[in-house]
Amino acid sequence: MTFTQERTLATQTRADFPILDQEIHGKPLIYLDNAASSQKPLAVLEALHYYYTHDHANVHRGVHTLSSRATDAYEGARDKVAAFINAASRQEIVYTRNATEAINLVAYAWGNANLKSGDEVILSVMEHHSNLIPWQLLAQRTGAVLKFVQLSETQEFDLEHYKSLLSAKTKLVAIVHVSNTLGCINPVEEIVRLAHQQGARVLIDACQSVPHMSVDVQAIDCDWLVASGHKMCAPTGIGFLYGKLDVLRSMPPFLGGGEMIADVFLDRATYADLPYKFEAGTPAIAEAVALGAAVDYLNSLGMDNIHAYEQELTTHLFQQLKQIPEVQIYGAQSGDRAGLAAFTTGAVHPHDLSTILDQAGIAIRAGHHCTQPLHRILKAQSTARASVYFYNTPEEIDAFILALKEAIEFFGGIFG
Ligand code: 7TS
Repeated sequence: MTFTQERTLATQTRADFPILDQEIHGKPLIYLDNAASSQKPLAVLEALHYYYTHDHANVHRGVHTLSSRATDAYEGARDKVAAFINAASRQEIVYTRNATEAINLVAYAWGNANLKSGDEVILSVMEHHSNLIPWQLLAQRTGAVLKFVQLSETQEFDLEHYKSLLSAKTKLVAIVHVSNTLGCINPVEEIVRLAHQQGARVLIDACQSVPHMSVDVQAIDCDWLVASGHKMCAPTGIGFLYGKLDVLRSMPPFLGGGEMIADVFLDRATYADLPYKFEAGTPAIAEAVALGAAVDYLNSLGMDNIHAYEQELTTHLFQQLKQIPEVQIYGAQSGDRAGLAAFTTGAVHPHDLSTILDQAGIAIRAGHHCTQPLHRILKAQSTARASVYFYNTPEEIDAFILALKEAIEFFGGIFG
């Protein structure tokens, strides 16, 4: 396969990722576990370093120079995140530790106040545990009922089944934008439109889309959207909740403490305006600043370029994977999909495969990828998963395929 860009994004960006320039077990590292967490470019590492060597103090509290510099950097990053997903207002971006915390925030603050026994919440069977357990807990607290959209024949989101589940009882729909196991890109605009017709609110789990493609919350028209910084070149410990202004305004606070208040009395308090109402305590300041640097970095590459290049890499990956007879791939294998492949090989257990590939310097994930119910439906206890980002090269895919074939041959030789 020839790559349309003479200089691929990988060639352009590789030197920005020093971690990739190392050997593992004497072999050049090939990092194909990007769906779990991405690596960080120098621009992000330098932003962290610069912040701590020049600007650090607590935010929103002091009038001294460092505090106002830290506040400017922290709030500047919020502007960048808001623009990145085309939020209508910076007040719609609440920093959280990660996507998981953002979902829990909505489940507690909105869910406790708005759901009652018999109300229905629609999820899909492909949800990450982060977009399942908070709703199970909410259902236990309120008596709300969880309904699940099944997979279509092509192992994608079954829109017809979704339509059949929607009713006046539906109060919330919480769906993943891009599945971390199947790789499908779900029709979120249609999902939201149909839910709103029933007066239901919609949360989109955009963990696997925001890092890889351009995402526009106003076009999607979702009520909330969540993402984690660590999958989009930013550090761990920072993520965000997007929420429509009126929806966030209507929600009571989640965590109480400093930062989130307006006036405090011994027996009561009034709360700060958005987004601070949901940011209790000293936040992850440096991480937020570095998230802003990550957004700048991704913008400098262009989200459409990233998506286009990953599509090419993925086509290349699937073309070769499909030629290995022992390999069973899960999820749709063509069309517009994410740059990841979950698969099993008859002969080699995914964990053994991951261990063998590690000996060849290749990092892939093995397990249920926090989608255990989905794995049950797929009748696979666990799968191996290779996932790419823009810094991966076609040659790395080739090396992975070669090592995979060798592992299958080796185990076939022993057990075959
Ligand atoms: N939603 C999706 C779709 C995800 O892929 C993940 C993490 C999460 C939510 C949770 O993100 P967190 O940052 O709050 O933990 N997915 C994976 C994965 O596929 N392998 O490791 C983590």
